[in-house]
Amino acid sequence: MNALELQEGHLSDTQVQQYWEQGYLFPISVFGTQKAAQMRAELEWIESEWSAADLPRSVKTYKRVNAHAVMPFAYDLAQRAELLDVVEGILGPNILIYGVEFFIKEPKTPHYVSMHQDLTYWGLGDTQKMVTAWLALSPATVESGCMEFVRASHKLAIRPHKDTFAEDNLLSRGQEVQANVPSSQRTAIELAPGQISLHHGMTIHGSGPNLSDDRRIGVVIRYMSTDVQPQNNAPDYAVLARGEYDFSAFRPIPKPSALFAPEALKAYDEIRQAQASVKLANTKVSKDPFHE
Ligand SMILES: O=C(O)CCC(=O)C(=O)O
Repeated sequence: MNALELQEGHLSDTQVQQYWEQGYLFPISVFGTQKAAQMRAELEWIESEWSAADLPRSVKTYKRVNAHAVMPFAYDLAQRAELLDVVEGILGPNILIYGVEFFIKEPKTPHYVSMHQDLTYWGLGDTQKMVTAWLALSPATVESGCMEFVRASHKLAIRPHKDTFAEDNLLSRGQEVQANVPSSQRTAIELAPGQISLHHGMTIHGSGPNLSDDRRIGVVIRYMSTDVQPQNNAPDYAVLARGEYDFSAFRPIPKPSALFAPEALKAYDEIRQAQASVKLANTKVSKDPFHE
C-alpha cells in the first residue's frame, strides 16, 4: 500500500477526517529506511549490552512498559518533531506522552496480541484525545504478525473484556474483547521500517504470531492531549512533548540522565506501582505490578 502523502510533515484535513471515520490511519512514512535501521541498531545495542546486567527488573520489562522513563533513546524518540507534527493533526497543539513500549515478536514465535481496546484498563475513561503511534523498526507484515484493526470500532463504547492471562499473549492481563470479530472485519496494518500507523484508544485491534525469519519490532508511543484527566485518585504520569501544560492532573516523568540511571530506576518502580493500582484493579489472577 502506498504511504499517505503528508503536507510538509502534517496530515491533511482529509486524512484527519479519515482517522476519525476509521479509528486509524496508515501507512505514514515518518522516518527514512536508514533512520529506522539506525534506531533498530540502537535498540539492539541496548539489548545486547544490558540484558545480562544486574538491574532491579529485566530489560524486557523496561522495554515493554514505560521505556521512556529509563531509556533516553525512547524518551527522545517519542519527542521527535516528525512524529509530533503528524500527531498534532489529531490531538491539537498541546501533546503529552503517556507511554513508550516496545512490542517485539522474535522470529518464528507464537506470541500474539488478543483483540482489545487500549483504554479499557487505563483509568482515563473513554477519551477521544488519546492516539497511539506504532512505529515499525522492522517489516510489519501479515507473516510477521502485524496489527489488525477493526474499522470504525472506536465509535462504540468500551466493551467488556475478559482476562485470559494466556501464556503467549503479549498483553499484561491477556485481555480479550468480548465481541465476535470475523476476519472479514479486520484490516491488516502492514508497515515498512520507518512507517507508522495511528490508532484511536477505543479501536479494537490485535495481532497474530511472527512466522517470519526476522524480528517484528514496533515502538508504541501513546500520545494524549493535555485535556485528558485521570478518572481515579491514584497518581498518574506523563511527559510534555509539545505546547503547554501545568501538570495539574499528571505528574511529570523526568528525562533519564543516562541509560538505566539509578534515580530513573527508582522512579520507574514508583510509576509502575502507582499505575498498577488502576490498571490491575479487579484482576483475579495477578496483581504483580511488573507482570508482563
Ligand atoms: O504490537 C502489537 O502487535 C500490538 C500493539 C498494541 O496492542 C498497541 O499498540 O496498542
